[in-house]
Amino acid sequence: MPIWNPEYESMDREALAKLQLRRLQSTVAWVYERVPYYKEVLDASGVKPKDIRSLADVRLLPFTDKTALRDTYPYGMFAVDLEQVVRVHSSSGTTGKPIVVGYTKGDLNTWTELTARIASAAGVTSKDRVQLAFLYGMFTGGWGMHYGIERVGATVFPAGSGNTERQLLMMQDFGTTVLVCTPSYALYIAEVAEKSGIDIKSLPLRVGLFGGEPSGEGMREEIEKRLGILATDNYGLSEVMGPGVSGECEYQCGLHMNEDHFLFEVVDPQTGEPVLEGEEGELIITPLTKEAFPVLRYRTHDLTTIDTTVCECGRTMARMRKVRARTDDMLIIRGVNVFPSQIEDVLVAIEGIEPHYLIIVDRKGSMDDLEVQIEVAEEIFSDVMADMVAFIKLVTERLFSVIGLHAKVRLVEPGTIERTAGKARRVIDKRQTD
Ligand code: DLL
Repeated sequence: MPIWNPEYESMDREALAKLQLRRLQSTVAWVYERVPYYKEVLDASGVKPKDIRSLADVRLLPFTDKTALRDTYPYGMFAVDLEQVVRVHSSSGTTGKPIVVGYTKGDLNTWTELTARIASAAGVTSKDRVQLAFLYGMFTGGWGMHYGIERVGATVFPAGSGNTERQLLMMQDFGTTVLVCTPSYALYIAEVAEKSGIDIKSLPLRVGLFGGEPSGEGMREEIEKRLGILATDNYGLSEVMGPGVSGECEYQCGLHMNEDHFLFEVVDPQTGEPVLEGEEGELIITPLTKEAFPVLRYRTHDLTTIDTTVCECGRTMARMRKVRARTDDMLIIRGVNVFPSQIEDVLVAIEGIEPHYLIIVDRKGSMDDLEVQIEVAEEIFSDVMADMVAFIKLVTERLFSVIGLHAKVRLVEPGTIERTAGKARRVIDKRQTD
């Protein structure tokens, strides 16, 4: 499949490192001169822009965390006057003030280029009809993908998220070939289609560009099977841009990172020290070409590994493993560390369980209580009590073998767990509201 920008996406890695260093030096100088927050923290740590002489010197720079962005809300981290900002997005998060991010005309041009790359990597061409079912609004998903896909020359249908019956109607009437949305919404679309007797597999739909939330290989298989498509995973975050940070090619073996525009590090989340290539750690991102909202060493809290070997597709841009967990979504239940993704992996591998689940953690007295609600196919709801009991026992045992905890497994009727057109909520931790 063609590479959108082979000059950069397949560039020699030594030349890439030189380009990254030049861009890093200008970015550090840019924020030092223009963002009082960075002048202050760099002065406090005794680092001047001229101290950045090699890429490894990035480690002289301080990390930036969400709190700094919240404390400077709304425009304190902008490096240009609002007059030069042509777009603002924000990310809501779950607590406190949202994060507000701005883009100059130049930033939007870069963003468009990068989302064009990930669309091409998934195989989108000017022949495609793309139904964009991300939320349009302050969320970066809708608008970010929109312009990149237009740049590729495909026909965009800016459906926005929600109104699933209408999505299906559009899909049939317009001959949609590519669907863009969160993986959980893709599954919901498949479910509504099945209920309404629409055979999506007989439609022209062939590719899905998904992202915005974690989803494992099991979920991918389920989506590919039910929609009859090739599904790629795409990663990004508002604080450094939005979608377009990295995305999979047709080989689906990690997400190609746009390293000419971002410097990626993987560090031990506890010590902040780099881990070896291939080891898991927290992804740290420094945008290298942002004008309006450049941040240094942004702590994503997303856990991944990086692979710099060349991919079969010919891109030399390193690949990050799918993000399955965040440093801050780890649940500590009765002293045991549990990631929701571990639970998902167990569930999707069991025949009869629908890919909709909810993890509820509560405290009963001094004991943590873990309940996993799962939707199961109608045939599992048997009249024979013993069959149900055996099924619950099987799920409980499989979960125990992976997470080392006894979970209360509750079977619920298909359709019971809330569906979303955006990012799915998989965990309710009632202990936090105590
Ligand atoms: O979700 C940007 C985006 C939109 C990416 C559409 C891809 C497609 P935020 O709302 O700021 O931005 O949320 C960013 O979502 O730090 C991850 O924890 C998570 N996330 C995003 N994409 C993925 C993914 C957008 N493909 C936060 N896999 C990030 C796992 C993801 N997690």
